[in-house]
Formats: sequence, C-alpha cells, structure tokens
Amino acid sequence: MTGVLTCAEHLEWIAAALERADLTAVQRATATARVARARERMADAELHVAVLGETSSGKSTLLNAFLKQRLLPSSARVTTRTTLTIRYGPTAQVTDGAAVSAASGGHGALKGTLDRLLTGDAADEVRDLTLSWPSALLGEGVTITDTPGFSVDDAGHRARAVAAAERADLVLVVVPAVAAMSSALADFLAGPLHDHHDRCAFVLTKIDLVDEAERADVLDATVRRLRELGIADPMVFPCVPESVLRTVADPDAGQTFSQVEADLVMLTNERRQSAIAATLSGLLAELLQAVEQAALRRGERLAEAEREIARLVVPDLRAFLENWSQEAISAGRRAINVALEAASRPRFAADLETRLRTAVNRDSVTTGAKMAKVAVETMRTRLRAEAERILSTAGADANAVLRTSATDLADEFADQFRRLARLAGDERVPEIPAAIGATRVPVPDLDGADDTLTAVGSRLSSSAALRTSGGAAIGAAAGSVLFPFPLVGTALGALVGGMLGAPGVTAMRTRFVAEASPVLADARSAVAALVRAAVDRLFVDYTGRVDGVCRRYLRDWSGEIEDLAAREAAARAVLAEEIACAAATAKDARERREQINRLRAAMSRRPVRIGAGETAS
Ligand SMILES: Nc1nc2c(ncn2[C@@H]2O[C@H](COP(=O)(O)OP(=O)(O)OP(=O)(O)O)[C@@H](O)[C@H]2O)c(=O)[nH]1
Ligand SMILES: [Mg+2]
Repeated sequence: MTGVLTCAEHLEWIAAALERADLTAVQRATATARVARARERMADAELHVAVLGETSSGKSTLLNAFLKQRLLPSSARVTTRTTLTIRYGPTAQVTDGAAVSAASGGHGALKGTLDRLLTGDAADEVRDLTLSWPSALLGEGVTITDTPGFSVDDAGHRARAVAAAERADLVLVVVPAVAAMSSALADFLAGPLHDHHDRCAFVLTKIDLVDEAERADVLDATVRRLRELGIADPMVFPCVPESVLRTVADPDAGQTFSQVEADLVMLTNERRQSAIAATLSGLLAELLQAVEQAALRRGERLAEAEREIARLVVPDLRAFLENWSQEAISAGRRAINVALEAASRPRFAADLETRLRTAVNRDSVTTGAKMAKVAVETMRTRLRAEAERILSTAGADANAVLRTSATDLADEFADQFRRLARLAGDERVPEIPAAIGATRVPVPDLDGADDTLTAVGSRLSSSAALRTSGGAAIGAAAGSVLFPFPLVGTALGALVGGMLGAPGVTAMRTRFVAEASPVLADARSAVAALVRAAVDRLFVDYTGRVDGVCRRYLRDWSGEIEDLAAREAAARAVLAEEIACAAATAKDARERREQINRLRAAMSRRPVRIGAGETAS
C-alpha cells in the first residue's frame, strides 16, 4: 500500500477483501451492514449531530432553544422516550418512518403529536421520527437528533441513545452544571462513546442554577473532570437554554444563549468535513480491523492444515504398515512368551510325580508291566494335556493380539485416510474391513506325539513278554517309540525291563518311582522342546499373517493413497500461496488502518475552544 488513499479506494479494497474472507454468517452480516453504512455515509453530505445526555439534563430544552419555542416535550421527569431527528424542510411537519403517523400544521398540532409520539406508549413503536423545520438549525445541511436519556435502562432508552451516538458525526453531550461529575456520564464516555471522543463537544446546561460566583469554578472542574475521563482538550459550552424560552421575562439572557448557538453553528461548519471524514474513517477502521482479523484467522487455519499434513504418516503407506507390523509382531511375541513361561511351572513337575506315585501305588498295580503301563498312561495324559494347554493358550493369545492390532490398524488407517482425503479436498470415508475378524491362528500339533503315546501305552499293557519275563529290550523299544529321543526312550525302557522280577511289590513300587523321576523329568523336557518347536512354528505363522495384512492393505489401498497424496501435494502448493496471501492482506489491512487512524488523529488536533458562553453574564 502506497500513498494516501481516499476513503472510496479503501472501501472498495475492504469490500473485495471481505468477499474473500472466511467469516461466520453473523460476522459477514455485520461487515456487510458496515460497508453499506460507509457507502451511505460517503454519499450523504449532511452533518449528523446527536444530542446525548442523562435524563433531565436538558437535551430537549436545548433543542427547543434552537427552535426558539417550546415544541419538544420537556419536564423534570423522564420525558423523551425515543429519538427525534430535526432536519430542514419547507414546512413544519412530523413524520414517522413507518408512516404510522404524520402531522403538520400549527404549533399546537405539532406539539400535541410530538408529545404523544415522544412521551407516550407510541414511542416504543415509532421508527425514524423526523421533524421537518423550515429554518436550518446549526447551519445548512445539519440534522440534529434528540435522544432519550442514556442513564435510563428501561424500555430501550439507553440502546436508542447508543444507536444515535454511533450514527452521529458530532455529538453534543449535555451536562447539567448541577451534576457535572456523574458516574453515568463517565461510564458512557468510557463505553459507547469511547471511540468517539474526538467528535464530542460538551454543552454545560443549567448554569443559571449555580451561584454566579461559582460558575467559573464549576466550568474549570468540569473541564478537569473531562480530561481525567480521557478527553484531551474538551470543548465545553456553558449556557442556559431555558433562558431563550423565557425571553419575555429576561430579554438579555436570550442574547447570551445566541452567542453559544453561534459558536455551535461555527463548530458544525468548521468541523463538517473532518467530522464526516472521522465518521467514515471510524467505520473504515472497524472494517479494516475485521478484515485483518479474518485474514489472520484464515492464515492460522491454513497453517494448522500444514501442521496437520506434517503429522500424517499414511502417505508413505509402506512405512506406515512397516511400523504397524513391527508393533504387531512384538506384541504377538510377548503374548506367546507369556504363554510359554507357564510351561516351566515347577508346580507342574511336582504334580506329575504325585500322580505317578498315586497311579503306581494303586492295589491293582502289582507287576512291572502294570507300573510301566500306568506310568506311560499318566505321562501321556498329563504331558499331552499340558502341551496342548500351552499351545492353545499361546495360539489364542496371539490370535487376540493380532485381532486387536488389526482393528487398531484399520481405525488408524481410516482416520489417516480421511484426514489425507480432506486435505486433498475429498470428503470420502474409506470402507475398511476390520481386517482379521474371527480368523483362527492354527495350533500346530505335537508332531504325532499323541499317536505315539497311545501306541506305546497299548503295546506296553498288552505285551505278553513284559508281563512274564524281563523285558528290557521290549521296554527300550517301547520307550524309543514313546519319545523319539534316544536318551529318554532308552532310559525308560531299561527301567521297565530292570524292574521285572524284583522282590516285594512295595519295594518295587518305591524303586520304580525313584528311578522313574529323572526319566519323567527328561520326558518333560523332551515334550517342552516339542512345545517350543511348535510355538516357533506358531510364531512363524503369526508373522506370516501380519505380513498378509500388510500385503492386503498395499494391494487394496496403495493406488488410492498415491492418488490422494498427489492431490494433497497440489492442494498444499495452493495452500502455501493462500497463507502468503492471507498474511499480505492482514498486513495491508493493518497499514491502512494505521494510516486512517493517523489521519483521524491529525484531524481532531485543534486549538482548545472553551466557550465563554454564559459564565461571563
Ligand atoms: N434552570 C434551568 N432548567 C433547565 C435548563 N435546561 C433544562 N432545564 C429544565 O430541566 C428539566 C429537564 O429538561 P429536559 O429538556 O426535559 O431534559 P431532557 O434531557 O430532555 O430529559 P429526558 O427527555 O428525560 O432525557 C426541565 O424541567 C427543564 O425545564 C436550564 O438551562 N436551566
Ligand atoms: Mg428530552
């Protein structure tokens, strides 16, 4: 932005920037209304003066003084209930914008209508109440608006006063000399008038109610107070509007008010251009602030989109799946290990030996052959059951882990896909099957151990040779079949053979159990090795299934992901441009606002003019 631009140029720039801005419906409506008002203000050459003050401060009386007759209702109570604009017109008449009522005619008819519309219940209904008056008040092309007291909260009095203040180019704030320090005035100056101090002038009324000797002090105190309230060099016009209306009683008083009126006419004349420019620049400054904020918000949203892109991992689908598969594999490994640890429970060894002892000590077990048979049966049942338990636990746990991992993957993938699609300008939601469902992780068998154990048991129990004579050879053969490990098989076989023919069943049982224990331990570790081997195969199967999941994702989604990633990259390039554009708009709006504010400050710098008014009288 270079040079000093005109309001019209600023306004066109603002309107275009607002078109592009991301605004909520409410923000857009406010901005559109402001632009319309700025356009209206530019097209309108009239100077709008609003008279504001607390109730009974003398606003309507001041206007009556300008009108030179008691036309507007005034009283010591809350009187004016709605705004009335007085503008030049060839004939005296009252119109209501909503055309509810209109009146013209003599003083009495007008006064009656104004009384009814301004003070009665009708005041709540009327809109744009206007009094046309056949002489220009405070100069050519000036409209003056009387307002309800801003100190009255009821029935929208304050709201109407605030609206009038916002529309005004120049505000005459009526301050009664008898209560110049009120907190209601301080609040109004700090609130609705806060941004309009440069267009306020103060009319200190009712100065006749202050002792003559104290008038100068009251004026000084009022100026001091206004400075404290943030008005750098307040223009204060002390006067007695009532005096004009009492001309019969006090002809000189009317003359002194005329001086104040002449000062105000001069003020409106002098300040016409700058006041209108101040109104316009105030509107433009507000709009520029809205544009800057919208641009900053947009920039922030775009930057967030960039950060969002940086957080996405799915565009590199292989890496995304690799990451998942590593986690799924270690989770599966952990689950399987936990199941395997249970295999080395010492309690199981003790339990196996107790069972063996109980089986051998049964009354029916009196021969070596029977002992061998029950030993094999016990081992078969228990070892088999334990091995199966371990394997099925490991299998089920691994299966559960894989199912959970696959569901997590599906969720994470769907989420990432959606975010990527959105960034690429696509609102699609992918349909991703929960991946694994009820698929069973197979439990590998124990390499035929069950068949083997069954065969050995039946052969041992039915072997005539074992029942009658020393059967070390047969026992060894049976043992070898029972467990395909030379050490265990041979040891058990030799044990069974050596037992046969020993004296005394009890001694034989004791010896059998003692000798059988280490054999059992060996059998257990042989089965444990079988289990470990089976678990290894289970793990291989598990990792294969994890790979299968990854392959399926690659097969089903890599094309789509590549496509979305390419579109997102294109969108990102546009985004980068938009971010730069939003930042430039924000900067431009800020600079324009600063320029306008500088101009406005320059316009409001002027010599202190404190009207001598009627203090001198
Ligand atoms: N003595 C004296 N009385 C005044 C002066 N100006 C106004 N008054 C009286 O103060 C009272 C209130 O005046 P209004 O003009 O009705 O006051 P207002 O600010 O319009 O009041 P609302 O319409 O209620 O907001 C009336 O009784 C006036 O006669 C003045 O300069 N001197
Ligand atoms: Mg009034």
